This record gives sequence, structure tokens and C-alpha cells, in this order.
Amino acid sequence: MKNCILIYPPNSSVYAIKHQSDYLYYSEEYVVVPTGLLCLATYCKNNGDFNINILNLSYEYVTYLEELKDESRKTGNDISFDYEEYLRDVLTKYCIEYKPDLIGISGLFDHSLGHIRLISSIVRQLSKDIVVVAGGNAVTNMPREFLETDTDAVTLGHGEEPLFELMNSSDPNKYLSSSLKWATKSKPDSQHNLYTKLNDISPLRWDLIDLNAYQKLLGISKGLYNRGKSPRRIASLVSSRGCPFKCSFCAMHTVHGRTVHSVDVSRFLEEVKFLHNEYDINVLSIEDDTFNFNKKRAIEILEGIHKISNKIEVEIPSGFALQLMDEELIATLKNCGVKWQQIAIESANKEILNKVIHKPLKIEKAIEVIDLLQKYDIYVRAFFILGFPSETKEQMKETIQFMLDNRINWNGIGMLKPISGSEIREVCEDGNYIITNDSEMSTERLGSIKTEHFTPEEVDEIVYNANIKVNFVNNYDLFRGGKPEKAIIGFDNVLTRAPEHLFALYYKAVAYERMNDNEKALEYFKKANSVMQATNKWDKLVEEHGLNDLIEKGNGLNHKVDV
Ligand code: B12
Ligand code: SF4
Repeated sequence: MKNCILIYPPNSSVYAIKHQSDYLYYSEEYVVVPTGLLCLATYCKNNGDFNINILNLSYEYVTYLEELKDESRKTGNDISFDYEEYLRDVLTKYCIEYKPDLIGISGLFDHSLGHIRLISSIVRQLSKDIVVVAGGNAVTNMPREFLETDTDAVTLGHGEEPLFELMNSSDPNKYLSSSLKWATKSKPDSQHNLYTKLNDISPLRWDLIDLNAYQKLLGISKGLYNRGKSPRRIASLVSSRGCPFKCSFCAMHTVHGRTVHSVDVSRFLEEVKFLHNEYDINVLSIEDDTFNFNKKRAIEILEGIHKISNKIEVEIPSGFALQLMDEELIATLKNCGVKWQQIAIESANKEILNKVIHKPLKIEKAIEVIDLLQKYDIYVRAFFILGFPSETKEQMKETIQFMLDNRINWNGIGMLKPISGSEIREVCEDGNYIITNDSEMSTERLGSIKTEHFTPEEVDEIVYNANIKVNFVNNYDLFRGGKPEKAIIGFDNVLTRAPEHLFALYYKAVAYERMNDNEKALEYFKKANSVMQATNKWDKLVEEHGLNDLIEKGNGLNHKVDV
């Protein structure tokens, strides 16, 4: 087979795209570099003479949304669109232009099932001859469900070798029906594939995507961090695969395994240099699962990047193994241009953290890391998960209290999602806890399990209220010793996604007030006030948290407060 299209579906679920009427404004769509597909294409092209095109729908779809928004701004008309029609148009265009023999689709998330169902069915209608295959984390963990779509075959684990063999075969159907590297409808059992020679696919074939065109939109999706440097030109890279830890909510190991395999530091740095020189990249996002599994290597990489150019800002969004962090590493982060750091704490309750999540972390160590990050003036965004199967409301309260007691600039609070392939999914299945088993709902911000301790609705409410309490009403940067200008970073991130979030508008005004910028403060009090006048959905929370001065200040009266 000669011609192949590799497709990365939008990150949002089909459900989210179709059902959220205000989705276009509250868009959480991420434009991403389709790293996995670039790895596949690089391996195949390095080993054979194939034409491979990448259709990154996360980019194409957001571009399309932006065009619709522009049109709506100009005409004043509401936006309406039919996602399936949009998809059919894009796929038809690609099939006419590239005449694929093979289409490979990425299924990283449980909700990718909906996308793959739709894409494979449209491709089937366009042509009976195109071979359609899929791979990725969710495909690995739910192969049978993915085989029920119009795909011909799926692969478990890493796709480099299976895809190459398929493309190289003279008779793809015969190959698929006999190869252990692929599962098909008539042969649903197959082996797990692991590819470890990462040096052989470094550097990636960046010419297969339009990284320059992505830049405008990569900025939109990363609202929180889209500050400080202008213009930001981002690329993401993975320097290692695999993680030795066993967090019960995580499914990463089912593809990448628990042994860490990595690219040589020198090769990795060559690729960074290439991205900096050829694409003018000044923000590098390293998306390893445990970048600091080897501290010496992590420091070598950070210092190496800094040597290539001290203008490159490094971001490590997947975070670090906190238990392995120390002052030397944090000082290196600071020296090498890291401005913010995400850290995954998950729970402040020992029982949940160690016995349920199996995270080998002491909560005292998490506090030490937070304090060190603050010492080096690195913005701290900490992640927590509430609603584990045996967790009580008291234990959840302990975690919320931890957020209030510590110097965290922003808290990301989620509810447990028992994703396929994770240990906690099995616990939930065994305990009959799962009440929403629809993969389309797997990334909706809604609880999906019910236990003797809580209902999903109760967890939703606890998470929602905790967010208001810790990130707004008791924001660390506004009220607990931090810096008001840092509070604005978090509020802006919320406002990128939800421009009419009353608490973000109000507290952004308070932040300006504390910075003695009365003009800006008044502007945001006014915005908050007009949201308050337009809807009553915030009334209860406004009353509960005593935002009594809102109307007065929003009308420009007495808006200066004593600090
Ligand atoms: C970066 C990342 C993201 C990025 C973007 C992904 C990207 N750039 O492609 C963003 C920010 C969008 C993201 C978001 C989320 N993520 Co994420 N993410 C990752 C992460 C850390 C790295 C992905 C990556 O680039 N890997 C490196 C490449 C080389 O591996 P790969 O993509 O898996 O590709 C290989 C194979 O899977 C396979 N393969 C992949 N596609 C295809 C296609 C074909 C045709 C074939 C043959 C093979 C194949 O071959 C590839 C090469 O070997 C992974 C963890 C991990 N290490 O994979 C989690 C991971 C994919 N994410 C996960 C989750 C849960 C999420 C979120 C739901 C988190 C949340 N609660 O919000 C959201 C979902 C998105 C949304 N709409 O809300 C889970 C998915 C598990 C699941 N069953 O759902 C993972 C596995 C982590 C985990 N905790 O277990 N994520
Ligand atoms: S440290 Fe991260 S990648 Fe490793 S098991 Fe835990 S959640 Fe998964």
C-alpha cells in the first residue's frame, strides 16, 4: 500500500460537539501536535517509500470553529453547524486529494470511540476499498468495542511496527487476517506491541504537519499560559515512554508499559535545536509521563535546551513524580526558563493517596515541593481528584482543606473518571459503582460512580463548590499571601473558556483593585454586574459568598476598597 492518511480526531467528544449549544464559546477543544501519529509516520517513512498525510482534526476543527465565530461576529447571526456534515466534507476532500489505500485513526481517549465510529462509517460510504485501522490507548483497552465500528483492524500498544508491516504488505487483507500484531473482527485476539528504539524515530517528520499554521491556535488552547512571551511559538515533544508508578486511575501503562524507554539526550537536544532554528520555536512542551524518572537526565535536558537558546521557555504539563523532586531540580527548572509547573497531588488523605491511588507520596513532601516552587517564583498549578470508590465526604473535605492551607496558585479539581485500562475501573466494575458507562460521557465534568458514601450528583456539587471556594473566594494570590497579578493568570484562563464566568470577572476586578488599577477594576466590576443582571444562575452563589458589593461597584459606585 502506498498512500495513507493518519487521522487525529478532535479532542472533544462527539457528544460535547453536538450537544453543548454554547460549546463554541465555552470551547475546550485543544489544538495539539499529534505526537503518536508523527511517530508512526516517521517510522514508516524512515523504512519505506510511502505517501503519508496527517489529518489533524484537533487543528482543522478549531480552525473551522474560529471561522464560524468570525462570521457570527460579522453577521450577528447565531452559529449553527452539523458536525457530521463537516466531517463528511473534510474526509471527502482528503480522499479525493490523497487517494488513500489506508486510513489509520488515533483513539487515545475512551470517547474516541464515537469519533472512530463516525469517521470509519463515512470512509466506508466513500469507498469500500480503503482499509481502515485504529490504535491508541482506548483502542488498546477496548479493542472489541472499536472493532464493532467500520474499522477493519485495530492494534494494541505501539503502532510503529504493525502499521509499517501493514503498509508494506502486498495483500493487506491477507496480512491482517494472519498477523498477531492486529486484531480483526474474525480474529479479535492479538498481541501487545512495544516499540522501544526511540532514537530511530528522532527527529520526527515535522514536515508532515503545518506547525507554523498551528501556532495561532495552540495559543488559544493554552489560555492559562499564553502570557509573558509574545509571540509564543510552541512545539511539543515526548522524550521518553513509560512510567514505573502504578496510580490506580491511570491507563498509560497499557500502551507504554512500566519500564521507561527514552531517547538519547543528545538526539533529543538535536531535535529541539532543529525546532528552534527551523520553526522559531520558543516554547517547548515536554509531554513525558514522568520526566524526572531520572533526575540527572532531566537536568541535562533542561540545561541543554537552555544552552541552545535562553529564549526557549520549557513547559512540562504532564508534571513530575513529586516524590522524586528536590531543590536542585526545582532550581534548574527556574534557571532554565520554566515559569509554571503542574503538580499532581490527587488527594491529601493518606488512606486514599497511598492505599487507593497507590501513589508513593507523603503529603509532607507535596507541601515541601509547593513551598520550593514558590521560593523560586514558579507558578504552581496542583491537581486533585475527588470521588474515589471508598472515599468519604470527610476525606474529600481533608483534600479541600489542604488546598486552602497551601500556597497553590491554582487548583485543578476533578472527579474520578474510571477510564478503560485503569485499575480503578476494575474496582468500580467489581463494586458495581459505575452508573454512567457511556464512553461519550467519559470526559464530561460529571461524576460517573455511585458508592455507599456519595452519589455522582453529590461529587459534582462538592467539586463545583470547592472550585469556587479555593480558586476564587479564598484565592491564594488575592487573600492568602500571594501576588494579585498571578491571580489574574488563573481568572484569564477561566475567561478564555467561559467569558461570562461571574466569579472570574468579579475576582479579576478585585485583583486589579489590589494592584491599584482602578480603571481596570471598574471595567471588570461592570462586566460582572452585567452578567449578574442578565441571568439569575449565579444568585445563590453570590449570596452564599457575600459578593454583596457587586451591584454597587458594577455601577461605578464606591468601587475602591481599602486594601
Ligand atoms: C499529551 C496528552 C494529552 C494532550 C494531547 C494528546 C496528544 N498530543 O496527542 C491533551 C491535553 C489533549 C490530553 C487531554 C486529556 N487526556 Co491525555 N494524554 C496525553 C499523554 C500524556 C501523552 C500522549 C502522547 O503524545 N503520547 C506519546 C505517543 C508516542 O503515544 P500515543 O499517542 O499513545 O501513540 C502510540 C500508540 O498509542 C499507538 N497509536 C496511537 N494512535 C494510533 C493510530 C493508529 C492508526 C495506530 C496503528 C496506532 C496508534 O501508536 C503510537 C506510537 O507508538 C497521554 C499519556 C501517554 N503517555 O500516552 C495521556 C492520555 C492519552 N490522556 C488521557 C486522558 C484521560 C486525558 C483527559 C481525559 C484528561 C482529563 N481528565 O481531562 C483529557 C481528554 C481530552 C479532553 N477532551 O478532555 C489518558 C487516556 C486514557 C483513556 N482511556 O481515556 C492517557 C493515556 C493518560 C492516562 N491517564 O492514562 N492528553
Ligand atoms: S505517575 Fe502519572 S503516568 Fe505514572 S502511573 Fe501515575 S498518573 Fe500514570
